[in-house]
Amino acid sequence: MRVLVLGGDGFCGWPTSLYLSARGHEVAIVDNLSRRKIDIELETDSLTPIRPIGERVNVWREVSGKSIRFINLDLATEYDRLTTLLLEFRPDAIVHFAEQRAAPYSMKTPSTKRYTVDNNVRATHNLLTAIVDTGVNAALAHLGTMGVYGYGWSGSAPIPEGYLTVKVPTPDGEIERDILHPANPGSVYHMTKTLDQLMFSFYAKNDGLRITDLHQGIVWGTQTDETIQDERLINRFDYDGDYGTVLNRFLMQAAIGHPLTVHGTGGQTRAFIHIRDTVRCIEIAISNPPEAGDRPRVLNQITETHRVANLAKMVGDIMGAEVAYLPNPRKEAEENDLVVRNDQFLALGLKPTKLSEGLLEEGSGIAAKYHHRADPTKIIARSVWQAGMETSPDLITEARPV
Ligand code: NAD
Ligand code: USQ
Repeated sequence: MRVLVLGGDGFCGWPTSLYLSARGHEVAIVDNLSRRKIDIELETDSLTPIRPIGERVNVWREVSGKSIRFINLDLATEYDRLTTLLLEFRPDAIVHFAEQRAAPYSMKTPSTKRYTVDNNVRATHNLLTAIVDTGVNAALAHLGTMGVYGYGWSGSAPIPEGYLTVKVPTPDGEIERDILHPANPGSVYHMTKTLDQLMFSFYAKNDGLRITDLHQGIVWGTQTDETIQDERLINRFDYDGDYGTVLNRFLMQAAIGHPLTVHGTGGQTRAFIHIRDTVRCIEIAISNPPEAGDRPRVLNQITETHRVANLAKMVGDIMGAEVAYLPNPRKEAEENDLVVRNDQFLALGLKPTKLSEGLLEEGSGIAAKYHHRADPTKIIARSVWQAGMETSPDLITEARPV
């Protein structure tokens, strides 16, 4: 297939591009490098030394003999260039990763709130319009999030894959309807993903676009079989308080002698998936698109759920790290249950990579190798959901490999 990977320089997009290229697909990456620019703005950097995108694709050609084209294009603002690219590349599938994806960054300031909405909503809408406008027959797979469902709303009832069957009372008796699961976002970022869902419903209904929305859990791990082939292909590893996600942060913190930063009681339960499964899920999704005229297909892209405090205990026990219970900078339920259906990916052949000691150690090995690149003053999460919420002071001043 010819696959256009939007956001292909990012944490999920880069390993996905390599995985698809290695499996014989013709891949082109679109990215405006905004994620690298936000690192400069936040005065932080990936823990791993990621190379410039031009070097990355050259090294991939050296290592694999396969070419990946890179186009520096802003999806939110460069509509005409996007339509020209679609007409020229004529993708069979488009994978859309290209959004501002950090909840804490999206809540940081009025400017980051507005940027997140402007960037994400416009990027998605421009893409949908451009597919219709050009008439290219490409199936779209978008990276959504488990966070659109919210946490705790349905108690212990399993979260379905996108749609909920409800009974609607009418004067003539009850009728049954499948509706999009009620949106219950916990941040401005998560809110943009719920807006994306409405756009997908409309464009599938009105224009027959073939859309798959992947409600992905928190991705952990760093390397895949492809990124590991040369150090210059290494994937990014975010550890800072805005972009670092919980399990990778714990692995990194344990490796540099930082207490594990549990927000609140750690009773929050979240869904997880390893980066190696993310890349497999994307290939499965683009190989099994819905038909024109179908409603968007929603797949829960997760393999397991864990409570944050239990993850901290597991990492702490294996790596010998302390756990610190810190004031929670977010407005979120202190504790929730989470049972998630993921039957469709299992039926389509996904063999889940579960959290195991070996994989945890791999993550911690990477963190130990690059510990000298860590800035301990960037670790504590300081973006608060409302002005005046308390945050923790820094817990260490120097990264020491354990
Ligand atoms: P990332 O920030 O590392 O990658 C996103 C890429 O998109 C970046 O390279 C960025 O420069 C690019 N981009 C952003 N806006 C763009 C625009 N307007 N035009 C062109 N390029 C643009 O994020 P990630 O962790 O790889 O996440 C990828 C997608 O998966 C996101 O949509 C995110 O919401 C979703 N997701 C991520 C996770 C996770 O744990 N990382 C979990 C669930 C869902
Ligand atoms: N948390 C801690 N300590 C930390 C960091 C986080 O206790 O040091 C807690 C948070 O308070 C939250 C949970 O861990 O309760 C998850 O936080 P996170 O930053 O790991 O994940 P989140 O903000 O939900 O966002 C990430 C990605 C986002 C994706 C989402 C999937 O950044 O792009 O959409 O995971 S999901 O959570 O399933 O919606």
